[in-house]
Amino acid sequence: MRTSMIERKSKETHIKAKLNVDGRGDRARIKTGIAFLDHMIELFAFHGLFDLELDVVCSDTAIDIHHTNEDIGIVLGKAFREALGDKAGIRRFGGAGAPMEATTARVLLDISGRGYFKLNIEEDKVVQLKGKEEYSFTYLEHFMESFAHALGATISVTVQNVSDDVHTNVEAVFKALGLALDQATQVDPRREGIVPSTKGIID
Ligand SMILES: [Mn+2]
Repeated sequence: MRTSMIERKSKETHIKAKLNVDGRGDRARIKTGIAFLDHMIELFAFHGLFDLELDVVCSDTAIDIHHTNEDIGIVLGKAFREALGDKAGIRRFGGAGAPMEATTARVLLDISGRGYFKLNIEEDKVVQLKGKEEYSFTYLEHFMESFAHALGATISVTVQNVSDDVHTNVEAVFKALGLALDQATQVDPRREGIVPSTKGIID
């Protein structure tokens, strides 16, 4: 069973996660306290066919969502890292795109053991979500950086035809991330028991 349970407690946040990589995607229970992020992570789990429970027990959102957003990325990355164990048999690489209206997001991902994140956007079109919670490309970058490092993955995200609505951009990214991570975590029967690296380990 490729499952994990993570609990992380700091002076800023207390977060619990329960994950089944081989789920069906429609059993997500996401309670981050940031409604926008709940929506994004639910989409990610649904399209990645992951069963995910995520509970932010407490956090310092009275300041802003900075720490909570980052720490959710850390906990989610740890949950996948632990569930995948020695990574024997997995495809390791994943690549997927998702369109939303005119906007397209592409995610290329390698569960290499090395955390690295790159966001490619047209720099002149940095937009900010103004609503009940604020979200932005900067927050997306913080989240993805934390996730990539905690998982030990190289993740490259490209957004084209950037929408003025940050919701549209970020939603396309989270859908593509779910699709790409589903691919990368799938077991290839031809590779049974083999760690997908010429080094023999992915740590
Ligand atoms: Mn939406």
